Amino acid sequence: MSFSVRTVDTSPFDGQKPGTSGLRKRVKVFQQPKYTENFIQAIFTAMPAPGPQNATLVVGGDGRYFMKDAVQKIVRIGAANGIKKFIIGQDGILSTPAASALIRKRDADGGIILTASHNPGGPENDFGIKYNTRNGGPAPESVTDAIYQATCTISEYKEADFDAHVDLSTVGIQTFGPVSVEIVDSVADYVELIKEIFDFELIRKFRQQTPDFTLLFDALNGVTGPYGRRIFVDELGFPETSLANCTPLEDFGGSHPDPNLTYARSLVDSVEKHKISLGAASDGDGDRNMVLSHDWFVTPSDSVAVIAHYADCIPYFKRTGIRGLARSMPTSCAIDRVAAAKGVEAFEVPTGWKFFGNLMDAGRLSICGEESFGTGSDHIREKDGIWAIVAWLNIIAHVNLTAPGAGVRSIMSEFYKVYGRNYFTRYDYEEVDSEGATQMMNRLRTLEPGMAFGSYKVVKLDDFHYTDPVDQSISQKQGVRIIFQDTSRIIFRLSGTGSQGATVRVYIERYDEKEFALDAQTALKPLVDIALDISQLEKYTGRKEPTVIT
Ligand code: VG1
Ligand code: CO
Repeated sequence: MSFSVRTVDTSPFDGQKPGTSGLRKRVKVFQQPKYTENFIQAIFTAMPAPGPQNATLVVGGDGRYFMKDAVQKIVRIGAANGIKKFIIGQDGILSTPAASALIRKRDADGGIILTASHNPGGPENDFGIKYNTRNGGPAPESVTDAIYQATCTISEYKEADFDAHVDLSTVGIQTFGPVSVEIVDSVADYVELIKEIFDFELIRKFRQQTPDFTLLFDALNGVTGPYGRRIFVDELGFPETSLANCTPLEDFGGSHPDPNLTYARSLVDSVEKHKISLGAASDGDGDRNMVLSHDWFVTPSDSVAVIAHYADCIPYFKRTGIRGLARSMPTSCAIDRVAAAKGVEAFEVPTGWKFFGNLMDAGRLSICGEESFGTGSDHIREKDGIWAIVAWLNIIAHVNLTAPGAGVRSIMSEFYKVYGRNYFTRYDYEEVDSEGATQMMNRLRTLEPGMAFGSYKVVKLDDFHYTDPVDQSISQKQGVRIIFQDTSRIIFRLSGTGSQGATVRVYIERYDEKEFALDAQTALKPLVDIALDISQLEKYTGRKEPTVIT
């Protein structure tokens, strides 16, 4: 087969700056001639030492529209830049956690994950490209900054010419000149890993002995459908009726593949209607999760704290012990209480999973989470939706050994009895005018502590910055924190994952030692009012109501 490398002239595009998690733009933007090529070349240009020469790269994505085109481009540009081996999920499919697992298992030098996560897909919606380093985690800021710099100065990219397309549909090895492309089963390695982590035997027994326990898993037409089927039905023996929307679709069936109370409404309704014991969903690329029952919604901040509390019943943590716990800054402080009880370190990092990686690599972090429906551990370097759902099954099965009949709700109320409850809510104002949002944030930064609102007194007000305890790298301006005398918090951030305008996120938290049964919106209403007042949000954004409340 003929194989040659050519150089193509190009010039920079504005705005190819990776956000919280990769570069996310409308598909139409990526489809512009040379736009995607430029960004891919920039990844290879900026790839950490020793660079792409002779490297092995994992490639895959969430199945959204334009993904297969992007895979072909990555192989051609990567091959021309010296990549020796590509490991690609069948049909291009790899969930984000499965890609992270594969990078680690196969000792690859990194990976490119094609996803815009929970953003809608299809020709009119979003696409995304994310680079992960050899630890399997999202590239740190030093690398994403270097990628961005490369996009600003690019004048040419390299592309390999060979006369065939990569056949993504057939598992096996294909060679193109000096380059080998291995297509792998998208699910097998990941399922094997999950089986090593959790007590499948215990869950199976629990399911057999508790026929009235029901599971409903909704993949929201995202990438986790095949993973969910293999684990919940084939391995654990739940019936087919436990699966919903488990066929990955290029446009996610026109819906928003985001597991929260707004966008996963049909799951929430089914769980209530059919009195489901455990309802669960994950997002487009499979790194997020939502867990609920017909009588309780578990906030992600509570979920990670509960998993940490019960970690000893999970075989993986029995083997490794709990080294430390962590959360992103806006996530509620529930997990800090578990860390204190267990006598392990607790870390508070900026929003975005990339900040957990160094701590894990240094052996200081076992379990962590974000309020944005992200939960995970050091088994890989991405958050992991299926992992969190199986963790809940493992915990429920374990609790039932001594408390038969215990469900999500009783597990939560027992947890609150031990630790108290951190009430939490987030208000999102999506696609607002960028200028207004920036002005609002700038004004918030100028405010001083000391203000009082009824009984609430502001004792601390800052713009969160973080010094990585492992490599001492500094991240500035990670969100304005307003902290009150009773430890309540209001936090303002602008999203770094949107593809249009700005998204304002307002995070609200209040701790209660005694009263656990309030509805979160009722419990937090006074603080919500203060947040709107303090920020003058309506004046700056023109919005009276949030787009999404979680
Ligand atoms: C959001 C979440 C953040 C998460 C990120 C990526 O970022 O708030 O916690 O890590 O999405 O998740 P932002 O900047 O929009 O607030 V995913 O599932 O998109 O990879
Ligand atoms: Co995601």
